[in-house]
Amino acid sequence: MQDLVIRRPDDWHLHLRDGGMLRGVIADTSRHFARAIVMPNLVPPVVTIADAAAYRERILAAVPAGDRFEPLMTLYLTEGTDPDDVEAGFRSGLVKAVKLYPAGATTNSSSGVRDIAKAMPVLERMAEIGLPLCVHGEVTTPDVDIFDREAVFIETVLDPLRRRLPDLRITMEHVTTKDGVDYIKEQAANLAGSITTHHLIINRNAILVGGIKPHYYCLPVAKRESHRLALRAAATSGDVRFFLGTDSAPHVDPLKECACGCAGIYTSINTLSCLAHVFEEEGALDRLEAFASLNGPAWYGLPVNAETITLRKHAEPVRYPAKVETEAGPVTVFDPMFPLYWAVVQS
Ligand code: OTD
Ligand code: ZN
Ligand code: ZN
Repeated sequence: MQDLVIRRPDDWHLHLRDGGMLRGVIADTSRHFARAIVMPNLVPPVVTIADAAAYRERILAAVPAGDRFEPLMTLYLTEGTDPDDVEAGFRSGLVKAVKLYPAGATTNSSSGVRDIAKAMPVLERMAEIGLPLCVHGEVTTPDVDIFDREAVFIETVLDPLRRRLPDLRITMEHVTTKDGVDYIKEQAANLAGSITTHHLIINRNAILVGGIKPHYYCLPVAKRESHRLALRAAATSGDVRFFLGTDSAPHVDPLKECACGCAGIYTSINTLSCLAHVFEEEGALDRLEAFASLNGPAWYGLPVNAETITLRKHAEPVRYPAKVETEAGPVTVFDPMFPLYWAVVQS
């Protein structure tokens, strides 16, 4: 038996949904995580500070009694977003980031930004006041191959935006390529990247070999092995610019197991077990705390959590349910395809 004590972690990119799904999944996060940056891609999206305040209340009402959990709210950037509303949300402490979805890039992104020039007044204001922009970094141009969309986004959208607004703090979320890792490492300031648990574990074979496996399908789609290895190197390096954002994105099984299945992988329940496994494999257990608990707060200008959690390596594999049952329906849990021995024992 081996114990690892780390500061209580945070999840810097999480989908909690709403209603019965929210009530069904929130405990899997609040059990282990102190805070999470909550994605605003509801239907309809969380666009105004009034939307964010109301959503925050619904999340808090769903947190099980006894858990302390702080949702960190984000606004969904549209071409009509009002810079004054964004600034008021930031000043009040409610809004921790604004989220840029290129229209059509991922689930519920149809109200996202088509022409970034139209969002410039908001982005300029954010650069001025120091409010971070979280970015889904993929172009949606139909003629760009889905596996190249992140690299093309960096070249055609992200880099020009950074040149135009060098003071804008940008989180490149769910980085999935070596191109993304290298780009972040090259930059001197104002850019960081979150990395999901599943992109450290699967490559695109998981989705396509031996039949189509919808529960490994997410966006940005998992890439080839060389990219996964670059992500592992970045996450386990201790580099302060990389931190955990699980992108845990629950969908009920019927919406994934069908002819046009939704993108999203549900990992909240076993993320820390999976991460401890990955960090141990990389000989970097001593850097898990930086990735999961220290680098994110440093980037978002928040204190690290005072409490700790203990991860224990058990002699026998730890079992997780194959599905989480919610009022909305069953949600399949991410299967890392190897036995898990690490688990949180006290939180
Ligand atoms: N990716 N699914 C979802 C969002 C993310 O791009 C993302 O952040 C979702 O279901 O909301 C997914 O695969
Ligand atoms: Zn995204
Ligand atoms: Zn996401």
